[in-house]
Amino acid sequence: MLYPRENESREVKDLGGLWRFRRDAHHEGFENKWFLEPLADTVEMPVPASYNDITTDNELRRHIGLVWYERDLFIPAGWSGRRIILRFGSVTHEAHIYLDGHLCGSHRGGFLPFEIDLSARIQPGGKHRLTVAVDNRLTWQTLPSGEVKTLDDADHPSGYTVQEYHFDFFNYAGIHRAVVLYTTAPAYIADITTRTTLENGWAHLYYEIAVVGDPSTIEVQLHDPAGNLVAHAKASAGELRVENPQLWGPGRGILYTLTVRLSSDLYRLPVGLRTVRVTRDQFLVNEEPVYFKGFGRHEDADFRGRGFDHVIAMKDLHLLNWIGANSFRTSHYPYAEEHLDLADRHGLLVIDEVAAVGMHLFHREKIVFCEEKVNACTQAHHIETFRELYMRDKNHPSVVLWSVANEAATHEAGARAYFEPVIAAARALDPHRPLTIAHCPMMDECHVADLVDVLCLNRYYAWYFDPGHLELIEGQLERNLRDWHRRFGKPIIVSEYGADTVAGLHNTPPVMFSEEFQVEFLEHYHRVFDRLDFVIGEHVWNFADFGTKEGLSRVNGNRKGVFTRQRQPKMAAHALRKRWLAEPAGKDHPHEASWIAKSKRNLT
Ligand code: BDP
Repeated sequence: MLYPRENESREVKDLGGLWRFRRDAHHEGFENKWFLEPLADTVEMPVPASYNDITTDNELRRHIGLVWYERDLFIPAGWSGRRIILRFGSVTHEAHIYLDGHLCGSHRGGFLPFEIDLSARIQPGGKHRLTVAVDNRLTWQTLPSGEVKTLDDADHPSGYTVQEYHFDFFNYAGIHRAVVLYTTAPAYIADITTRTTLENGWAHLYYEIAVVGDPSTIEVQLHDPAGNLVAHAKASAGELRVENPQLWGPGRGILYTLTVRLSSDLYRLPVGLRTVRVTRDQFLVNEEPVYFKGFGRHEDADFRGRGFDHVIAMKDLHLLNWIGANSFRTSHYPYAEEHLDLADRHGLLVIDEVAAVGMHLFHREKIVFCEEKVNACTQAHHIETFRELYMRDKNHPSVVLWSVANEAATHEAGARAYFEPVIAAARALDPHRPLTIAHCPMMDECHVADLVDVLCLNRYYAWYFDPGHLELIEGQLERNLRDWHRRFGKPIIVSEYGADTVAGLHNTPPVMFSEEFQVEFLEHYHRVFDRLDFVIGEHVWNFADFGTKEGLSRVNGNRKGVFTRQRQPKMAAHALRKRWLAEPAGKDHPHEASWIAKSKRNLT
């Protein structure tokens, strides 16, 4: 799915701002057809944003079920004869869209875009009413997974309902990303797929263009970063060859521009020329080994919740750069595409994750891969969600590894039958990018690890296991990583390791929750990573403190951030910066961090 980019043939109109909003407290909106008339009793609500933290109303913060958004749509008279598309960057988790009271589209899944062609339904020069019903409920058939439970017992009022979910981040909801109207010519470029191979100093850019219209009018041009035309063609599929290409890679956000013309339509796609490949012990970008330094993150900030904000995205990018990170994982759901654009332009490697999280009850007797819980319906939705993710992100050079789930209960026998088709479907769509599952810290048997290319392991020694016992980390971690590598013969990224840390809390000797503890905790992990050649990356959990559901183990959120939720550094941020920006050692510095050696010094 092509990102709506403005150019001389396509217009984009941003529908962000204050919309009218109403909570459906008694689940009556569908029955009483709220979409037929302008919504009554509304408040103003910013779009994009989560609705949860905007007001002072705790009922709204914890709301379970539907809310309604509404605004007027004015269609410029000059758009007559154009295709007019309404596009939502994401609505969390399910959306029903009405135009002037008529249902014109629905979408399941809270983290990927969807579009509705309004051309036949609207009047250029006219005014329309757009209504959006948003449902935040999570079940065993949604991604993420959850359960809506009614607690009908003596301790709760009749019908008392709670939303349970088996992950910690807060279930923010609303219209989270940009809503736009965009236009194209009636004959238009519908999709572009690209892939690069490298050979003897040449890059081969294979492309495929889907159009609605006469494909004989297609013209394709490739410009280098300086704007020089380096290759061109006149076919809907083919190969463009570039001699002495400037390659995209970690720290090198070098982008070419693929310009596609189809009669009066035009689209410019940024492309990075690069290859990726995985061996038993290495992750190769352009045939050179890389070492992943970075974080699991969240789309999360004060007040906005998960709503996309260029200010936060840009601040985070500067902090990633400051600390010397070269990569991140979109834990635990696809992030706004704007984050991937930034990663493309700044040479960051991205592990792109589907929102399959919460498929684990952390209890050996409580099975989740079964008919009543994660079942065939969930699987079909999982496959469809991966397809949507692939269609959105396939052309981003920054996306070097797909993650099809986080911490699913892969120790259960049923996990194999569930994941085999999901992974097969993912590979059928994209045979060229490696894929992974982020594996959980409990129960070390695994029925799916042989199906993936890279082992992403989340490990919490001295935190969830033997809390506080820093001295145990190295022995336990090294034994475990060696064991996984021996069993599966694949390179390992430790995709989560971290300790909750209250900024400003100091203690020596280091005790849990203090800044000193976080620093020492990370050091123990790093000593192990540096000894093991098959460890190809370290992603600290988490980049920043983030909002969670309320519970006994969280004091106003998860504090494992290396930065606070307001993006200020804890002591650990300075320690990581020192490690990640360390000068490669030469003769005079024999004690170089081994990640530098592993990455052949080409990461900074
Ligand atoms: C891991 C989860 C992550 C949590 C983290 C934690 O993958 O989402 O936030 O634990 O508890 O198991 O901090």
